[in-house]
Amino acid sequence: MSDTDLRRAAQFLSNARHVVVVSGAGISAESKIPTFRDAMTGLWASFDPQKLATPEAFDADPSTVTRWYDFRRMKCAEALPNPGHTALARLETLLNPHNGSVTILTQNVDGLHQRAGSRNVVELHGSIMTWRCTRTGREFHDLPAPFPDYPPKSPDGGLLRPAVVWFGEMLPPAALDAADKALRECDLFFSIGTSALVHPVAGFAGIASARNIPVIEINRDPTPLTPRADICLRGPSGELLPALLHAAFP
Ligand code: BV8
Repeated sequence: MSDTDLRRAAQFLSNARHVVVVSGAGISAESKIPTFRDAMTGLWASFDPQKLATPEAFDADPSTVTRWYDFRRMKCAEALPNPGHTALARLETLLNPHNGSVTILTQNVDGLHQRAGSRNVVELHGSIMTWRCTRTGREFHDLPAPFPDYPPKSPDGGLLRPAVVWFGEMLPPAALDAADKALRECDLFFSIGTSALVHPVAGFAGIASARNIPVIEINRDPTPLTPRADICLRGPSGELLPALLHAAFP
């Protein structure tokens, strides 16, 4: 990544009023939460997350799936927002007084954007902190950590599953509506810490580009979005986002 790229991105950001950010697991990597596709370690080394994050896996082996999600829930609860999350929360405070906005469309389920202070966060793939009864659909938030046994039993008589969107499941309609509105109104689009592989979120950058909105990718590695982005800042978002805000709002 060149200084020129950072300066160009800062120029776009200083002129923007309605920013959309699509974030993925990479923005939480510096908070010590393993990304979705980084190699699984320890107890989970032999498992494929893409296979575990499905209704079929839960139906076949609810104990293993809920144990994995509870392990991740505990890691998320222990994690702290990093300077990348904090920079996005600060961007919101910089734009709001000028009738601007920052909408974070996150694929993450860890709640770290909200804990960093961002107020306009759309959880496209749900939250690992919320669990849902398989019999009644009622959602529960204040749950024992960790669960005493697996699969956890619901007070309503079913099992408890994480209130996340698994592969093959529809995204929450309200979240999709909020994303659609933000994508129609934005004048700058960021893709941060995501492999840009999972749909429909992977298609959001194309919606912005189709409106001739500048697309900026901030990611450690190249992705399928890289060749189509207007600017690519390659590296850790926990370092690049503070540097970008410093350059845009000296
Ligand atoms: C649906 C659950 C309708 C929660 C997840 C169109 C085309 C092709 C396929 C499809 C399509 N439409 C639908 C599909 C099927 C499927 C899909 O997209 N499959 C792909 C894989 C081919 N999509 C769905 O099923 C979606 N549902 O469309 O409903 C429907 C219904 C029925 C039938 C058809 C359609 C549901 C998708 C949601 C799945 N659930 N998670 C959980 O367990 O967490 S998705 C999973 O991947 C993650 O949770 C995350 O949300 C998502 C993306 O992962 P990333 O966040 O990008 O993480 P990843 O590890 O991949 O990448 C991290 C990146 O960060 C890396 O690039 C790395 O370089 C970078 N990085 C690392 N460290 C840093 C960093 N960057 C910066 N700084 C750092 N420090």
